[in-house]
Amino acid sequence: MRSSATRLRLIVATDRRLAAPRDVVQVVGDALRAGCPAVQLREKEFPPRDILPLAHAVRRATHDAGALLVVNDRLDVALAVGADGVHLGPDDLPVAHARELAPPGFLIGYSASTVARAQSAIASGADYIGCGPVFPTTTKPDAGSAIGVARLARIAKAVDAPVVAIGGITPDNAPAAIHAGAAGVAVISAVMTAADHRATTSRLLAATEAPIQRRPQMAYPHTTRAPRG
Ligand code: TZP
Ligand code: MG
Repeated sequence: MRSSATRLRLIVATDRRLAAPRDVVQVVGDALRAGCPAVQLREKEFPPRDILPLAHAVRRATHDAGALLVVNDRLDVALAVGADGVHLGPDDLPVAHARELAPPGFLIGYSASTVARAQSAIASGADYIGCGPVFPTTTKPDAGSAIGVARLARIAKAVDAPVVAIGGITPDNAPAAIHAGAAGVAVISAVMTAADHRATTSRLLAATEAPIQRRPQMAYPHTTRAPRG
């Protein structure tokens, strides 16, 4: 089985509103058929009770495709549907608490855009860092201004765990994020709003493959556990 670090090369995050009028589960299915190795369920506008049916559907789709499922913000939803992990930020359950509640092998991602916050999250038990916005984005209005690839590179170098670049990522700029040291990229609008979800996912995978293959193998102690099926 591929390690979780390898599967963090491309995370497609959901947004039902951006996907509309297409059904978000179908969009996820297209991304998975193109080889997307990881999906993040990210539905900010809906309470957990409303997210559960969608979470179950995305869990089935990712499971059948052998892809990871990580749930944004909500450890309870992640555990309820048997997801592989949760993605937390400063407003969510603290990483150390989540780690205490999580089963063995459960992935915990954390959003950080400074070296200090990224290192602290890893020390508290996070497995990987979501870092951004690397490029300008309108998807997360409170994300702040773009940090750029130079800051991404500093964080990736300083942290002994995979750093996944997020924010304004497209097939055209994804190689720059990987060159800066990111283990992978996470996208919302690039796939959710694509005219052809499958083709765009393939382009993102191709854009991250070559630069990753050209650099020495990364070994991360935190992310080599086999994810739960
Ligand atoms: N965190 C930092 S930027 C961002 C998040 C969740 C939004 C990314 O969305 P997009 O559409 O891929 O720019
Ligand atoms: Mg959050």
